[in-house]
Formats: sequence, C-alpha cells, structure tokens
Amino acid sequence: MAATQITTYKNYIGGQWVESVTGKTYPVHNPARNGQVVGEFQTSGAEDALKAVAAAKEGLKIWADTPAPARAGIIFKAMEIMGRRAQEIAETITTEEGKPIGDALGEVRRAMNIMEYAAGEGRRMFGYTTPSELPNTVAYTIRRPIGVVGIITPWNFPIAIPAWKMAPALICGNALVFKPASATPLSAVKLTEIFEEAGLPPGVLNLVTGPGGQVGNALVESPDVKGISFTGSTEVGTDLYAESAKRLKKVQAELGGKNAVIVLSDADMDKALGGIVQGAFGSTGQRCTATSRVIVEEDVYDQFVSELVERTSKLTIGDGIDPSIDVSPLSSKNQKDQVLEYIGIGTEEGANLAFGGRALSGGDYDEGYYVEPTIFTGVSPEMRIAKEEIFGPVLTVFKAKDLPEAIDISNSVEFGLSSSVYTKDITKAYEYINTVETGMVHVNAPTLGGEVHLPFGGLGASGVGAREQGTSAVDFFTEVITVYIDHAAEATERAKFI
Ligand code: UN1
Repeated sequence: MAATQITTYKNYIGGQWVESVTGKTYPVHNPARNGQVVGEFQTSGAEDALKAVAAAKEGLKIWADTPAPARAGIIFKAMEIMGRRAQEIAETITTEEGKPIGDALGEVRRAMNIMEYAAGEGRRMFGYTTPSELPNTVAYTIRRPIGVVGIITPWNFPIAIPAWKMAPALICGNALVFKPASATPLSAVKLTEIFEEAGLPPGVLNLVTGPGGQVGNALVESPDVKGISFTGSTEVGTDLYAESAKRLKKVQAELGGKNAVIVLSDADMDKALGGIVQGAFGSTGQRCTATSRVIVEEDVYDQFVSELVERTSKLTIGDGIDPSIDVSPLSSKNQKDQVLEYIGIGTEEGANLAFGGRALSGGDYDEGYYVEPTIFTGVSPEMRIAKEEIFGPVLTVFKAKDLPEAIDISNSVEFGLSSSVYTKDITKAYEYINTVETGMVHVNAPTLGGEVHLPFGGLGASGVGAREQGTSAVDFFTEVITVYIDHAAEATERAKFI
C-alpha cells in the first residue's frame, strides 16, 4: 500500500514560496486523529525572519505609496476569495486546531467581516484640520504606516486572529512579517495564499513558520521592525513587551483572561445557563474570552448548579469535523496535560468536583486529546483554579451574597478581558458596567467574542497597547504626522505668536 502523501509547505518571502535556511521541517498532527499528519512545515530560524524583514522593507516602498482605497481593493478581493474557500479553510482549522466545524466556519466568517471592515477604512483614513495660531498657516494631521510590522499569532483562532491583525495593518499601508503559532501553520499558509491571489505586491506580506523562540525574537530584536501585534500568553507577551520597550517599538499585546459571569437571582435562568455552557465549553474553553468563572447569588445557587451540571452532561464530545459535536479535543498534548494538572490542583485545593474531571479514553478518544467538560463548585477566590488561566473546558463556580460581593470576586484576578452579568434589573446592570474591571462587558450575553467594528482587548494582565479592531486598530497601525504649512507670500513676524 502506498504511504499517504504528506505535503511540505514553505515560507512565503518577497513573493516567493521558499524553504527555510535551516533546511529543517516539522510535522503537524490532527489533535482528534493523532495518526493523521496535516503537513510538514518549515522550522525557520532567525535568519529566515531577517530575510522576511528585508523583503518587507522592499514591499513597504510600494505599499506605503499605494492609495489606501486601492489597498482596500485588494483586501476586498481577499475577502471574496476567503468566501469561495470558506468550507475548505474551515476544515483546515478543524483538522489542525481541533475546534468543531461550525465554530471554524464562524471563524472564517469573522475573518471575512474584519476584511470588509478594514477595507472600508481605506476611504476613512482620517486626519484632522484645525486653525493654526499663525496667519496664513494651515495645520492638519495625516496618517502614515508604522513600517514593517511583526504579526505574531496563537493557535486557537488560526484564521480570525491573523486576519484581524493583518487586514487593519495592511489597509494602513504597513508591510508584514507573519509568524503564526507553530501548531497551526496550515491555516497561515492558506491565509497567505489568499492575499497572494488577491494581488498583494511581493514583500508586503511575508510568512515565516517555526518556533517563537527564534523567529519571534528575531522580529522583536530587529531595528527594522517598527511594531509588533501579538496575541498569546501573558508570560510570553510580558517578555515581548519588555524587550520591545527597550527598542521603543510600538506593541499591541492581547493576552490571557479569567472571565467571570455573574448570575443574579432575578436572571433569566435559561438564558444564563445557555450563555455559560457555551462560554465555558464551546471551543473546548480554548479562547481568551471563554467563561472560566461563574459567580452565583446565593438564593439561586443550588438550583443553578444542578441545572448547569444537567446541561453540561448533555454535551456531545468527539472529533469536531462531525457537525453534531459540541466539545472537541484539546489542541495538543501539552494543552491536555495542563488542563488535567489544573483539575488535580483544584481537587487538592479542596474545591468540589461537581462534573467531569477525567481524560476520555477508549475507541476514537484514544486518538485525540479529550478531557471532559469539568465543573468545580465551592471555589474560593484565593484558589489557583480561581485565579490562573487554565485555557480548557474547566468552569469554577462561586457563591456570593449579593451583587457587590460578586463584583469583588469578579475583580479579584489579575486579568481583565471580558465579563458578563445576567439580570433583568437595569439599576444593577449599570452598577455592574460601571465597576467591573474588564475591557469588554456583556449584559445577558456570553463573555465570548466581539464584533469587528468595536475595540477588542482587556485590562491588567489581559493586555497592553491600543485595542485591536474597530477604529483603534487604525490608531495602532498608523503614525500620526502633524503638518504646518505657511503659505504667506512673504516672511511674516512669526516670533510674536510663539
Ligand atoms: C473570541 O473569543 O472570539 O486568543 C476571540 C484569544 C483571543 C481572541 C478571542 N485573542 O482567544
């Protein structure tokens, strides 16, 4: 029997698909079918990253001078190609990252939305004019690209996160070096192919796959890279921010979360339970906006917990390529080990394991990294499972006597990404909105996600730098230049005005 053909994918530098200088490649496996190799990818090193930076410097010369509405034309085209390839791209996401196919299709749609929005910004690259204090003088601002920008992205949204960094960066005229997570390079290859087909000039987008330690560091250290947009762990992001600060690079870092939902006693229980189960166990809890804490007002606590366990027990678990699956495997052995370790820690800390807690085995489960959706009750704020990001299908449940105590618990972590309250009481909802310490606040809705035309990001350990998406993305990916023009025919007495 012929062995299955395994494709080796290349880097994309200066408009060419090329092998890495290291000459090494590495395999990526399907997290639901460990025997299935998704492809072989370049194990690039610092030298590859620097070649990509040099190519980007060339690309920048053309791209920065291309009018923003013309750049928009290419981004719109990329959106159309993405639409044509939506099913294939979604299957790629599921095959290399593991998320259910419905979520993967949603991710592709979201990437298309951001392309549409960013392209529209091409006709709104606004500066402003204001009267000068001097006669015969015009004062105004314009926006210029930052220059060469590093795009460093995680595995959990291998299409949407790169797209929501790249599309705004491109419309603003920057040239990019894209370093995707090592675990999900095929999605990155396909996204790059889409921009290539859409007609981006050579060098404007360069893809370098491989370990963050080498490629990411080279981008941070290169004086030719003027900005970095990063999404990933708080630990890596903190180092990246510190190293970039030494070089005065512009940084946008979107980091972890420990998002809490508060359920007040007047809440619509059905709505709250639906949002919480989706928030905690959708995408197997592997998203920075996942719900990892629920704080329940004491008079509805027992009823809430029993209905939460009941709903969670109905979730179907399996390979996400099957559209009927609710919870798919974790994306890697590391992820699985980390989640199981935290489940062990929670038990040792004295939390009550109310549901799940085990790795699944037997049959198809032996081929993937499956852990049951897990619920801990009786959790107190000082426990590690209450404070640290687990990034998996583990939900911690707390009891609070009233809204102020619930808000204190919600605010007791270092993270501050997203949060939600379920209540019908508008006064309490506003009290919550005005005191909860997160960058995104929801009322009667899950902690998840965000719309592409609104800012996305968090406080504290959840991130630093300008918000992603919305108009703040344009603020991040441009430098504002202030222009003064003296159009008087002759010299005027300036000094007295200054
Ligand atoms: C979402 O939850 O819909 O890494 C987006 C993450 C976030 C993006 C989440 N930066 O999970």
